[in-house]
Amino acid sequence: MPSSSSTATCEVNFDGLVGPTHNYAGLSYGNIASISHRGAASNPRRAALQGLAKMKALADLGLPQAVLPPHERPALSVLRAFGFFGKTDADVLAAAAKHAPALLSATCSASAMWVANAATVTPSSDSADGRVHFTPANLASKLHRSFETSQTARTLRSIFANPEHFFHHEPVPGPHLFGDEGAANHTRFAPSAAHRGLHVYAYGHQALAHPAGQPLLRFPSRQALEASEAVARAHGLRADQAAFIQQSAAAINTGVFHNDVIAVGNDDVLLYHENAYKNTPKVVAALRAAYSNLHHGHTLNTVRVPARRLSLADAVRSYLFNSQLVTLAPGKMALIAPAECAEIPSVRAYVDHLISDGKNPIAEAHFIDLRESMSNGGGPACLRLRVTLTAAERIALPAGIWINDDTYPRLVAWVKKHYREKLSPSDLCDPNLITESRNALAELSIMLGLGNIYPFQLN
Ligand code: SUG
Repeated sequence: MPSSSSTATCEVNFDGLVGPTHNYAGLSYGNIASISHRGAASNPRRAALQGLAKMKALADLGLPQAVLPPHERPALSVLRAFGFFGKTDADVLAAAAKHAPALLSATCSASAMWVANAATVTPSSDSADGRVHFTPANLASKLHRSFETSQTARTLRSIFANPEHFFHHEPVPGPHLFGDEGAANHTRFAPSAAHRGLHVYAYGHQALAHPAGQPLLRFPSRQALEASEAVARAHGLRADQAAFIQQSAAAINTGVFHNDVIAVGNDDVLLYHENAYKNTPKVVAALRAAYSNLHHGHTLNTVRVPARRLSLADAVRSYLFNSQLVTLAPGKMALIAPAECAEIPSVRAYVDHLISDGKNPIAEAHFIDLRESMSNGGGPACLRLRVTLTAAERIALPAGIWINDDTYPRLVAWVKKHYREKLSPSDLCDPNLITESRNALAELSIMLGLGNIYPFQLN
């Protein structure tokens, strides 16, 4: 597998660095971990270190690994937009804490760490104009997440700045019914990173369908078909390169709020739960046909996980499908799984079966402790945005964003300097958090070589 400096086209994982206000506010109805940890005390320092350790583990496997910075939280500009004025930022925070505590907690969420929801990305091999295309996700279905879009757009434009290589779209417009949750509902299949890809978009509902045609759901669907279609269209995909598949109501109702909670793909492999989609057998047959049509002589290696081996509820509890599937060498893949998968005996047994089964290229499993993020419903795959890049495109990026033996210890030291070890939802009204976060982010943006990407002045 190529490293960040090699000449081959490869997938780069950009991981979201956990922000200093990581907390458990129970903001995501339909995400069982988020709701069940509501009000618990978090450890932002541990969360950020766990995330960094995952990045380093992947870099040590020889995979190109980069980082995306956190957003400013509390989001003072949002509180001001909601009518909280004051002489100082601390006044704004105090007024929001007094009159709108729920809004305050939404503006304090460090949810931007889950960058699988930051954007949808199309590599230059697949787009109509030969550039890498980015559409920041509108995240319209959750208030706290919708505040991420503008900063995400600024950050991506700053990192992927060269217009010769990169093109940035506006987010898909519309109210929450037109929700777009980015790469978490998008998978690209190809014989290797350099080949043209088949782009598969999973959606929960059709925003413009008659209400009588909507799936009956206990939990909200977050991705609209129309939003996925808009992204594919804007990125210039050919009709034979895009497929749209619908999540099953049973999966959404069990807590599958994104496709990456119930399926994972990499190169020519799709690992999926048999109840993931509305009529899964038909969906998988269609994907296999579309793949062979695009790549004559090649087949998509589809690995079905039956409900009798793993129930939907255990899939959600273990987050097995939120593993990252990465290519270590041609024909050799590794599963980067949450530590919980090793602790639940039935899931561990299934992973052992998967890696010993000669029918798929998954040869290794690495179990990673991401408990702080997992308690908010964010596993390994949620924390990363995949961007397939040529060598020339990688060279066009700021040097400071890569995780390596030099940057990793500096980032660890930065976290230890700035992050608290305990944060409860009641601490979110502490005005010291504003300065602590800003000081941390100001130092970070200099370290990463990004200049001022934030809405506040760097000192
Ligand atoms: O959007 N959790 C996130 C988790 C996102 C996981 N991402 C992917 N599956 N790709 C969400 O539900 C919880 C925040 C809180 O409750 O404090 C939260 O936003």
